[in-house]
Amino acid sequence: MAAAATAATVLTDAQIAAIKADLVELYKKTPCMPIMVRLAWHDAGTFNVKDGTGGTNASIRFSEMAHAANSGLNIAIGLLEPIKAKHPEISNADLYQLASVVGIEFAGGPVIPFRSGRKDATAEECVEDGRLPDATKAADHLRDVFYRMGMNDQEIVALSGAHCLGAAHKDRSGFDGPWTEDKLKWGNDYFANIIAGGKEGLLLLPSDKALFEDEKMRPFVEKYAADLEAFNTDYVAAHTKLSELGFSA
Ligand code: TBV
Repeated sequence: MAAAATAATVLTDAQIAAIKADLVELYKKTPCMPIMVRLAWHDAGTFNVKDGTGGTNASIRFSEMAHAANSGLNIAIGLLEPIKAKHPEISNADLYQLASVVGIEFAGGPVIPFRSGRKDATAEECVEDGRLPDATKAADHLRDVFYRMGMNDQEIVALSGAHCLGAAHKDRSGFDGPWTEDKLKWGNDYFANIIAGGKEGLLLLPSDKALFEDEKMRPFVEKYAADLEAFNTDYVAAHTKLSELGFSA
């Protein structure tokens, strides 16, 4: 077993089931599923497909946490600490991704496959600020960021549907409010909100609007607004890819 020193921990199905049960208990007490989805995305979304840097490795718990895009995500890591302490066998990187997929399922969304074995980065492996998207910018910026990860236009639109969960917070991003009527329930109503050009009491960021204004992205917005099954199918594929950026088991 010469490789053991560097090998990542692959968990058994029983170990994953036990951690999943504790995440479900957390969500019943504290419905923090949305911030877990954001945590997992911001850990993975730093990936650069050209040089393999960044990606799903829990580097977000070090200097990256101070990047403006990650404001508030220390709350998510704090909420996961008791689970990490009880189950030290899971890597932080795996725990962030598992918390996200269990959160989506708990909110009534699709079941997203989960593979364990991500390795935790050291503090030295953090990436520079600026790799995550800026909510005030339009489609070209979204493309720059997502193409760098190896994602395409369809995957950008599908992943943006995760805004059916949660809200923006004035003290974190400066924006305020939820994107949909029930921020704790999974659905495709985020896309209806975009098509409507915004609705009373609901948030629509410049980057959300950009999806509908872009010729190539608009057809996916229309498709997902009309067809929840199609959204879920494409979402699962794109999220699985996102959750494994930089991870090869
Ligand atoms: C929160 C940013 C999942 N996303 C969120 C906030 C902002 C953005 C609010 C943070 C806060 O104040 O608490 C400002 N929205 C953007 C940006 C763009 C945008 C930067 C585009 C350029 N988001 C997302 C993906 C995923 C999410 C790929 C998951 C797969 N984000 C997400 C959730 C929440 C935010 C679930 O990015 C709610 C968190 C594709 C909470 O409730 O705490 C949209 C995209 O459009 C860029």
